[in-house]
Amino acid sequence: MPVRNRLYRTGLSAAAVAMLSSVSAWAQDGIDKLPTIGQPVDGAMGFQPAATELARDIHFLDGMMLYIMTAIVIFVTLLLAYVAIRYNRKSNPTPARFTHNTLIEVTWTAVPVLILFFIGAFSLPILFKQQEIPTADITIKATGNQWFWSYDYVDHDFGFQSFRLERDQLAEYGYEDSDYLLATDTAVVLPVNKTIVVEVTGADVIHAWTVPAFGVKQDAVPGRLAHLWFKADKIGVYHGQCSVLCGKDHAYMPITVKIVSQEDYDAWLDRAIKEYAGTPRTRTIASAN
Ligand SMILES: [Cu+2]
Repeated sequence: MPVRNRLYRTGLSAAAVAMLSSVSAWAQDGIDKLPTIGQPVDGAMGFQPAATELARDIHFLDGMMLYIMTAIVIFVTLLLAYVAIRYNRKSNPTPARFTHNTLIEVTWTAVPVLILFFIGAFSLPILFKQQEIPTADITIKATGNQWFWSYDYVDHDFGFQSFRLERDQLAEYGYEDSDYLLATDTAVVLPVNKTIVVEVTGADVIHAWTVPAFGVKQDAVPGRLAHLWFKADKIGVYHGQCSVLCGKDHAYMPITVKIVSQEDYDAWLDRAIKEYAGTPRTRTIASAN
């Protein structure tokens, strides 16, 4: 139900309605009822669920590395234990006097090299996939400021700022209590299954734009325009946080991204273009859907 009607029914003053009417225009659409997917969970271990191929790649790499590291730790621990027990002074009163063993030295050099090559064979292609920016369906720009993020939809020449919501504002914007310190007043809205390129920069000091569920993290350096890309395949609300210590309110400049259906995105975009006086969608962009 529109906020406006609800307020009249509960008998609130017209002034309050007028104050909230700009919110109500945004609160009515379907993008406020999205499930929250990318969010930290109390007491949980592991990653946020992956919503992009990049994030799935990272999770795979992390799992593979964990197996390799576990094997190495167990092997080295057993070796140490064996040496400590078998070759201590009591069990081995007359130690051997040799100082070199060519075979063992070649082995302990070659085996780690092989392990590193094996890891590199998996990690480098994943790194290149992250760093080679594909052709964008939609390009936006994220700018880190002390202490909030601002966004520009460069294809349509409009932008807005995105501030953390106070606890008592969450419900009004369609968020749960658990979204406190994660939810922002305006969100980045983007369509599902589209290649999104984000230009990342900083306005004052170095920040970092990070959304764990997308597997992206990029430093926002003043005077530089870095790029990241992702293609989210699940509709929902995702949260991230600034990830470079940038001053006293570094912990209070969250990132909220809403991944919505193409129709919801088109509707949002038309409203946003009006609200922020952007350049209307051209035929070409509209027909690219
Ligand atoms: Cu920061």
